Amino acid sequence: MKKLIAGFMLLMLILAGCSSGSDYEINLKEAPKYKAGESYPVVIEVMQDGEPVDGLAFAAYLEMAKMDHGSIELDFEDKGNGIYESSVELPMAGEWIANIEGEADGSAFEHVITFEVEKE
Ligand SMILES: [Cu+2]
Repeated sequence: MKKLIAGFMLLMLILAGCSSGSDYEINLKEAPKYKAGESYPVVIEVMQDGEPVDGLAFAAYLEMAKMDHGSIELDFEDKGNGIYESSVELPMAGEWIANIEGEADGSAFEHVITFEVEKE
């Protein structure tokens, strides 16, 4: 029973898309696809009060939701207009979680995005 409750609370945490330290709206604009040996772009958009936020530095740590593939670190390039780009070669399709960690004006922010990777 305890395990069930802990699992449920973890699920709620994921669904709430836990964010802290800022009111950035962080969205995955383009999710990577999967094909063996291929890398795909990962595009993230950051907005605040409806305006794009430029000049942020952050990294994303990708892990699979239901399987242990370790954590894949991605660094993002600021493309301007709230768009940040990276690319990744994933080991498989399925449900992935991106843990985003960054810093703005001396304070840290975090955001969690769950997304589906399709096999190409
Ligand atoms: Cu897997």
